[in-house]
Amino acid sequence: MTPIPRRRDRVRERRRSAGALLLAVVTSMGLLLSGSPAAHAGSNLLVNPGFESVGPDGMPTCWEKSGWGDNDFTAQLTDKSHSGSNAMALTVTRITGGDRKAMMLESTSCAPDVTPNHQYDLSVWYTSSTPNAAITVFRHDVQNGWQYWTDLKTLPVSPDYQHAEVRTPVVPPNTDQITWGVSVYGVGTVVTDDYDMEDATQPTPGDACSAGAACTQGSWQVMPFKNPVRSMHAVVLRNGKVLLVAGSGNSPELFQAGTFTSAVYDPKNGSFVTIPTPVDMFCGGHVQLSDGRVLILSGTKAYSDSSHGYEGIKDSYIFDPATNSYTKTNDLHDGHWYPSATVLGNGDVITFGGLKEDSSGNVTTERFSQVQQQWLPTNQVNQTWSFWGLYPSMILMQDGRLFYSGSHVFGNGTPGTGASIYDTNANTVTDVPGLQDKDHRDQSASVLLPPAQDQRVLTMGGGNIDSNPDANRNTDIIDLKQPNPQYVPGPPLPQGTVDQGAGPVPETGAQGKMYVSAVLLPDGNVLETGGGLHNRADPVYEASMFDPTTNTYKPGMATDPIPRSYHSAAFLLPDARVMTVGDNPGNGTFDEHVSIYTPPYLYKGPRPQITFTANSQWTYGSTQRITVDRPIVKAELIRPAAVTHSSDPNQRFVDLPIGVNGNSVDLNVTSNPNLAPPGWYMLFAVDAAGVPSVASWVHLGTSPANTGPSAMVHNFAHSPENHAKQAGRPRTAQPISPQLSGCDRDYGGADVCVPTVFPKGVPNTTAGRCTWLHHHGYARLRLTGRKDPLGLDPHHDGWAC
Ligand SMILES: [Cu+2]
Repeated sequence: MTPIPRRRDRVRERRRSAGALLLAVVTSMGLLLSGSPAAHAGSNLLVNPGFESVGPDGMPTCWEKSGWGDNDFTAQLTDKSHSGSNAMALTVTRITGGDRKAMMLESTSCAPDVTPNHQYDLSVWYTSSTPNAAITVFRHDVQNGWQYWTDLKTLPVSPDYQHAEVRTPVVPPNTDQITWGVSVYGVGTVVTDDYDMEDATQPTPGDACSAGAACTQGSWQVMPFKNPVRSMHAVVLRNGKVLLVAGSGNSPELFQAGTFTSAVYDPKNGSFVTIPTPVDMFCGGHVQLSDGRVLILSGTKAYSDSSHGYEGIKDSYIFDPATNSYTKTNDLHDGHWYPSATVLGNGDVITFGGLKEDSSGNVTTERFSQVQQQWLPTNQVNQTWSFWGLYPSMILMQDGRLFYSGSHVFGNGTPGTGASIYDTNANTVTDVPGLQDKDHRDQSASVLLPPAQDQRVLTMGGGNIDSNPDANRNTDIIDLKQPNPQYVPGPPLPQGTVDQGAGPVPETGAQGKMYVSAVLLPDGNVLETGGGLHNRADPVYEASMFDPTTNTYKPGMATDPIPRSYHSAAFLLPDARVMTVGDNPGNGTFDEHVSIYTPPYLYKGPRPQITFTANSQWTYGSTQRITVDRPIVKAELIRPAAVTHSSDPNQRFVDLPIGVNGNSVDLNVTSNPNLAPPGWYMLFAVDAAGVPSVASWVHLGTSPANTGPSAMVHNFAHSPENHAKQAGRPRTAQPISPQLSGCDRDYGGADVCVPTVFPKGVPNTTAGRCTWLHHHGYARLRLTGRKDPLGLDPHHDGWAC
């Protein structure tokens, strides 16, 4: 590193004042050591906050130059100070990547001590000629050492000294120190001075709950009305209502009749409006576009029978919540029955996998252009020609790449490790290691954990409809901030009771669940609920709360009284409760009950209220002011759900670091659209007890041209150990078994699923299998042809059992 240039005549002066200041620092450190390290509200916890103390090397005591990436810069003391003699001037003259910053030294004596669960107000005086500057924080983990924590606030351009203040999130467990500074990631000069850090911890309100078990477990309510449609798809709309899409709803009769349905549910009054539905959207994909309309893609062209598999349509529609109507877009290149749909940072939607019109596997990536409002010709979209499977869970990373978590629907995982990073620009796929038992993650659930800034994904449970083992308790967690990210095992899913046809009994051994739902809650926990033990059979009654700060499940949450396995959905409502719908066991029935979960946080006393939102049109990197009626400790944007088959790859919780001035709170919006793709979000404010407000709806859009900051992107996950695979050879399709759904189509209609492999413990005899079918509510089934592969018709009368 080059030493900081300085004028000789000013050195003596600086050394004099440095001596005085060092004395003051030692005194304040003595105070800190003698008292509790926790709360010194009103006192600055920083050493040498104004650069007045300078070491013999010319660097201010307890500060260092840091940063990364390809850029040219200078960092030097300047006399253009806010107070005292010195300030720090950081100038970036050329940059193609990375950032530069003046940082507090990561040493025991220089880095300020912090206490887990506390929050700190950080502030700095600055001038800046670039919009690309942000406050970045690092934390010292007592086990794992120094690491990046988060970015808190973008600093607007200012030729004159400005005061920027922001409160940290709650300090995570195992953290004893932090350091922070201003990252400069664009060309320009940022001068900083008079840093300040004060403990701003809110007292935790006393627990006012008198609701008994609900205080810790929450409670479920089965609603007095029914879901009017056999919905497999649930999309929370920007007006707070819920679009439930059935199409033919896995009913061959409705399919034959051309009766396709969807409904809009209004949680405010419990009403449903049924919507004319133009095509069979059953088992299509869906995602909210950046204007809040819903893009729906593919659906069912034909049900499977003993001669062919399921077929997907090419049709695509947009649902408009303002008119409750569907409008056709241009067609997809081919069908995608069970596609993924992930919204990108520019508002485009990218789609992988599913089945084509001829029932073969679709190997074509499709992209819906936000600008053109249409699906692009496939030659304008990078192609890997690989088959990503059905409902592959593709999660957008902070640098625009996609993380394929390994969660999928039907059968084994993808070849290789079963999880990977797809670089959409370089068009390379790199496997990531560590996913446990990748061929038993069929209908597992994956979520980007709160907050999105942490770039960690949790994958839990799963089974396999082909081999039909007991669904498992595996949990895998990956930190995509690591240079070489890999899944590591998390704690096993808690066990509940399972009903295998003879009433609920406790799960044992390695029994877990597939069809599990994961819902991000506004307090930062993840509710996991519902699920089943086998292919379209044996619901598991279990719910727990995963805490991303401790990586633990809190077991024993109240359980949904209604079975929620295949074709069920759970999602967050804007009032911070959770709604669940659907269940479609192998006997062909569909559960019409609607359940609502009230989490423990709503029993803890009054909720904070967002009484005023200055603006509902937000730009990236901006600061947004709201008013609340009581103190809050955090605020966040949660993307409304668009969920089917345990899969909602767009679900995310984006932290909004706060700045507090009484009841007026400034919310700092990320500058990175990959962390929060454009669209409508639910804004929640949360108090110290974890009690959330009702959501306000805000729209996050792009910043006006050339005035806002560019995205601050980190070089996370840039050294994967595995080899990056180039695209394969162009091809048209992947052959797929017609029995891909794990159902033997020689028996009954397409709504009924006689498992091709019965669960372990079912005797391999006609009587054993027929007893199982009887216990699971199957009616007598007509043989659809001459074949009787499971031996269910020993009398050859054309009827099973
Ligand atoms: Cu399905």
